[in-house]
Amino acid sequence: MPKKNELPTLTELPAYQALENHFKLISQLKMRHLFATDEKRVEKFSIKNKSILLDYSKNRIVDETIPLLCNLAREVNLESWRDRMFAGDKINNTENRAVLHTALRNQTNEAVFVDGKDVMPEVNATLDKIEVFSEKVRGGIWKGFTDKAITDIVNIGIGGSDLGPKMVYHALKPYHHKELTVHFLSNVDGAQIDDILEDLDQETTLFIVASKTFTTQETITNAHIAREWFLQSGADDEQISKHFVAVSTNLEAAAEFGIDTDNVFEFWDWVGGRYSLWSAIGLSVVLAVGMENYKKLLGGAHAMDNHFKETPLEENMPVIMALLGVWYNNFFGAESHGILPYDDYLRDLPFYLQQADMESNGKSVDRNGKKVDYVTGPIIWGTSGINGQHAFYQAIHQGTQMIPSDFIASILTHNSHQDQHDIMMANALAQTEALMKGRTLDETYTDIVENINDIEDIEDRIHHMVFEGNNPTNTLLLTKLTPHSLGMLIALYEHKIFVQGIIWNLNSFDQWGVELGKKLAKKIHAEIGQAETVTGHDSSTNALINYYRSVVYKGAIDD
Ligand code: G6Q
Repeated sequence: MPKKNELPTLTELPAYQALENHFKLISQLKMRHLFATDEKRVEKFSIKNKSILLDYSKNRIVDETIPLLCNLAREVNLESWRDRMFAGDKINNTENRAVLHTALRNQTNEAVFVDGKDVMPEVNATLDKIEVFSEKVRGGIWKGFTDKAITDIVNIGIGGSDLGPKMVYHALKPYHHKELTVHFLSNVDGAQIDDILEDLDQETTLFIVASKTFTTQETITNAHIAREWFLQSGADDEQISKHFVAVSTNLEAAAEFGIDTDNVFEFWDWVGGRYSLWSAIGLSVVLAVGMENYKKLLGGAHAMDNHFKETPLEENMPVIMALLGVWYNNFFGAESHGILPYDDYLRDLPFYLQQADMESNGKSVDRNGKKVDYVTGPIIWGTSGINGQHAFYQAIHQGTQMIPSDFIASILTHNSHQDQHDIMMANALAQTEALMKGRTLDETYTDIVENINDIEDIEDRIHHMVFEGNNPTNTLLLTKLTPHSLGMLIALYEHKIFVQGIIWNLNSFDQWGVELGKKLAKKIHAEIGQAETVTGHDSSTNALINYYRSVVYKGAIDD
């Protein structure tokens, strides 16, 4: 029981306890049996929202499960939190900020207020500025210092200033401008900048320095190296403005770096880094696909925002996906969640969602600063589906951990290889079927006897070939991967993450773990350059720093 005047924690809520009882009743049920006894299962457990179909029937749920999970969502006041987010309340309590990436795609243009000020005029003004600039670059009107058109764009950014635009850029390949290539430079490892610059020409390259804070060491270091490289061409400082633009909330720091203020595209502190692809951080995407397509991406996200705002919880796509995740994490003890896109253009989606989800909900202290006594965000991982099948799917099928997974595919393809597409789709569908059904001992005998000649020692081997099944999956089918459906898909996951954060009573919008990382290395970096032996850390860290220095700066190389 909660102490007097203390709010109950998640596990003390009546809806949570009802779910615990429900879990005891149904956790052993087999999905193959549930399918066999209910013809309406798919109809009941799927949602179609414009160009996205979510089939969640292959989950370990019965008719009562979703209503019970929705009771939990209501008990934590999900709807009120959702409305507060859209209204611009400062729900990011540890940074005292509003959370308004939804305003960036608010195509109705209804006013959205932060501190009494409508943010829509500045959102629209930045979009207009991006449009004017991108049209110049795309049309070859924006010239480099030798009067040549731009052919290559390098987005220098990391984390939220890299993963979102990179994922969208690759996803929208069929919409790319044919004479412009975007490169993404994020790593401070000099190998990456060398690899990218090797094939580029200073006269035709445009750099976007994308950093919300404009203080991130990796990004600023890379930007300085890029500037040096540019100046090696014989161009002078004055000409930097033709080749460097910035995206930031910190206009002063961008100006200090030497970027013409006319070439700085602004966004605001109410846009979280990992939610920033809808802001000017999407500049590289606009340059590649044009403003018209970018607005369709925003439009898709806006459509999903409306669905999330207006649809009853029981039929609400992000809510259902979030609640299923809670069901597996908190009741079945699942620790990870697979993202498996069967669409090569979506190959970066798992990496993008890894950050979106784990940086948002990978937390163990609740909004009130209290340590939680329940499990929160899972490990998000995955890769392009077909490749994963030949790698780690073994563990999903027959390992000891439950790994709920999302299978994501596009029905219509952009390429002309329909046969290949059919093979890929057949694989995706076969996997979800196999994960659900498994293969019993009897079925295995039948399969094996039919398919192998030597059945002498089959008794020894047969158990390795049995699949328990009952592994949960969601299937998300996009009619086609377009800017609009991609916008919907990304916003779907953003809201899923939001809902889970509310259930777990987390602030999903801060990232103190990342902030720590930004600080830690600075001390060691300074020590690497000093002459004295380093002694100020634990013995392992001291020894590693000193060993590194002895090889790099004193030439102590072993064979
Ligand atoms: C995202 C995080 C983090 C951030 C990067 C880059 O939500 O805050 O991933 O995006 O650390 O930060 P800057 O954009 O400020 O360079």
